[in-house]
Amino acid sequence: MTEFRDILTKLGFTEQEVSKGDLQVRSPLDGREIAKVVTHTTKQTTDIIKSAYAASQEWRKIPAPKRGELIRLFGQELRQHKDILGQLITLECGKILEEGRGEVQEMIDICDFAVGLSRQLYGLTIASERPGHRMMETWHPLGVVGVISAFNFPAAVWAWNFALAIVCGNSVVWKPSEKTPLTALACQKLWEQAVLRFSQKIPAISYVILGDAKIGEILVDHPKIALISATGSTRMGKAIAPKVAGRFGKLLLELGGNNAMILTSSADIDLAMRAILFSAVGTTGQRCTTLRRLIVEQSIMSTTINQLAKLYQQVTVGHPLNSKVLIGPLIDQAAFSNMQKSIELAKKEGGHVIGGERLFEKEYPNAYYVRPALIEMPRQTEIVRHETFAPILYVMSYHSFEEAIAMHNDVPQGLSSCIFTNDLRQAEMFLSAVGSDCGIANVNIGPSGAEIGGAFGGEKETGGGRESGSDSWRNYMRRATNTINYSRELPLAQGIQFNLPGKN
Ligand code: UN1
Repeated sequence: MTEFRDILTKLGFTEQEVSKGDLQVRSPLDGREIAKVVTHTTKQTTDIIKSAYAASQEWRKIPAPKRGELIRLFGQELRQHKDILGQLITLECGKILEEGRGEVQEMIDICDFAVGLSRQLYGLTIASERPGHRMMETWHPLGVVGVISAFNFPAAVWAWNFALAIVCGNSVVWKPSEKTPLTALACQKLWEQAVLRFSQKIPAISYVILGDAKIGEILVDHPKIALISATGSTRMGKAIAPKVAGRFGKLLLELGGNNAMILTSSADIDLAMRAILFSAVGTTGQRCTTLRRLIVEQSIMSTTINQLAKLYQQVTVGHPLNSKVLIGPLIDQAAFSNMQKSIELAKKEGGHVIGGERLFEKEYPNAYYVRPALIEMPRQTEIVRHETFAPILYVMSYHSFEEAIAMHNDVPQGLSSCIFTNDLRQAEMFLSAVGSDCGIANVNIGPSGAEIGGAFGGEKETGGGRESGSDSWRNYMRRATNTINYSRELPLAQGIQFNLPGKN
């Protein structure tokens, strides 16, 4: 492990940049201040949006495969800095180093994907009903894309948006979480290195703006931001969605999840236990895809609870740079108190709680390490239907498979889901139209840790957006339908005759 200041130096920061600002950055590892960075004023933010817009007007003229070449160079920077950037992510947001590195790998993967995509921004050719005519679709850049990201994936979620938006010919203005500005600035520095190695001079197409929600609002309200892609709480999404819709801007929302697993009696239980552990306690329960509800067939309920209780005692909580540790700290005191509030409510609603207590308080009075909580609930009560961004797993039992699916879907959120079963009928039913209502539905793997190749996002209060793989790139472009007449006639669609009297 490199010393903190060395990490910043290796990533290209100057002393001035990290010591003179008005925004205090605290490490969740021990609560100590690690940097002070400068936030942007309203005027600076609007100036940045203007520059980003001007740059997008130039960047859109560069052929997409050439734009892909720049993302390839960025991917190289990320490969070279995977370890050091992973360390910074760990220090700033508290996830274990293995996951910090994994996050950078996710960025590298999306860069590779975007490079290939830069030669595949396909439109359709459509049969015209008129002779001597051809129809087609072309896809064009939007202009400026605004990205608002959360603390828990301080780099990868931006990268999904950024890599695609850039190959699609846009410029990007990024408002990261106030809790993780260093990671954002580090990404921007690596990007600038890639730009230096690019074969031609280009205007600045990537910007980071730092500040509180007010700075985010400038992005949300600005008519020159064609698309707002926001990741965070449902509350945040509810606040920004009407504003963007009100100005007819495009929106891509990835909000809360309340992800469940249906565990059936035919399942491979060992496999399920491993999946539950990674997805319920990994990243200290602070993934939007974290497993929060376990819906267990009644006949295996008590053995499941016993097995899980044992595993929950064995799992190592501690300093996330220690390679034996699987669970680092929560991001801050507010996250801890939300967790405790939910545990109290669950108790009131009849829950039986195992774990959930604070750890290492003496050693780290300003950091919030917890034992993950396992809560057996008599049924799916109000608190279970609410997303608490902490390692709390509610466990409930079911009798019939239909009841399990009904319970599964009876929450406001719809991000990720899974079933563990060896019964083909149940697996297929879960994936069918009458099964899971989520954007992600898996069989025999947990709900978290999705690959970048698929479209990522969910339904209902999760916001409906899809980012990352598959055809999500279309969100970053506008579609034009073109009809071309190569005949000497002018037939009208629907066979309409519209001739001046005496002429035909
Ligand atoms: C998030 O928590 O906002 O599928 C993103 C996953 C990760 C991304 C999570 N690839 O868990």
